[in-house]
Amino acid sequence: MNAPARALHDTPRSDWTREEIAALFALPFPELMFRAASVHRAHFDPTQVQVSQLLSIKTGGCPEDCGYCSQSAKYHTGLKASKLMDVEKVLEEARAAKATGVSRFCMGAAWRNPKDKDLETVCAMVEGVKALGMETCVTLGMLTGAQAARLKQSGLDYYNHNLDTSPEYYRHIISTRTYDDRLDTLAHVRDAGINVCCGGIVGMGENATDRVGLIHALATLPVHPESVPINALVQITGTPKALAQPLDPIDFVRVIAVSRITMPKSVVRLTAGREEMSDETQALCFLAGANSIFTGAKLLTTPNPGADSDQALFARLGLSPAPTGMAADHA
Ligand code: SAM
Ligand code: DTB
Ligand code: SF4
Repeated sequence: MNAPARALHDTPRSDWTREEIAALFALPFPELMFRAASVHRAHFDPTQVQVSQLLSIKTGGCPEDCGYCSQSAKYHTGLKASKLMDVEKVLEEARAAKATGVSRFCMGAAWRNPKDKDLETVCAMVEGVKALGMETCVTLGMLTGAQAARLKQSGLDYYNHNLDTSPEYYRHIISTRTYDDRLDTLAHVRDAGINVCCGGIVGMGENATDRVGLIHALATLPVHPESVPINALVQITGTPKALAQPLDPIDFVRVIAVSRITMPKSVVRLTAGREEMSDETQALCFLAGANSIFTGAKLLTTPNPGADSDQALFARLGLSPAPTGMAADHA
């Protein structure tokens, strides 16, 4: 049995080669979609999509130089920076999200890494959101092992930390930290027993080999991330990546499909970029195995389809929001 066919049947593999992944990208589109949809059905109900909502709990003024980001202090993006929010204000937003059927609340901070004092405030947010009966996710930059353990103690379910692109292309996107820094934090999160949310961005001027390299880096982690966010670049005026060649939607769908095949039990999230995407492209992403989205009128700093428009999309496609805990039990 060749490698892609084998993936349909068993446990996730962490020994994918770049050649195997490149071969998946090179498949004729109908063949790729069929394989991805088959893997999806073997592990998930294809009519259910997990729904998360994001909140930027500390916006802008970030010392890192990620070439795509509205929040880096290195670029003139016109974004107003703000301090870490109060816990009660965050809980108000979480309650409102819960009322629209959101099962996971994700809080993002524009930090290189959190200070221990700020981490205590974030832990109070996690405890408060969990008490509402929602899953929690935070993304705070690099963590030490002790910080990851502290977050686990607060009851955190997921930590988001993206590899963003291939190891080779990384230095063209970010100079203030290395790929190994990212891998170290991911290991701390994994060791602390927190579910890992890790993916990347497509459309930053990377080539086909870089897309292979990103998926290879994710799919050869010792344990696959429970959640794999695939972002289409949201172009931010003032950042170096603002003028990247526009992304072909079919190429984006291929990245979703290859993620699904190589990480069969992971929840693949159709993440940033939905505001500019047609319903038809999003439908192809769901057929390719995407089974999670962010809803709500804003991602961190950029617009996103709101709950009403997502409810209309789900009704149009016959999809329903997945209950909490869809991915938490995967090994
Ligand atoms: N500062 C933390 C960090 O970088 O890990 C957390 C917040 S950061 C904004 C979270 C992720 O959002 C990034 O790793 C990147 O993958 C994604 N992201 C940021 N800006 C984006 C953009 N303009 N388009 C698409 N994805 C973006
Ligand atoms: C992820 O992979 N994408 C989300 C979440 N994890 C934190 C963030 C997307 C940000 C898009 C640009 C913005 O709104 O600033
Ligand atoms: Fe800072 Fe995160 Fe934006 Fe990079 S992606 S500039 S680390 S907020």
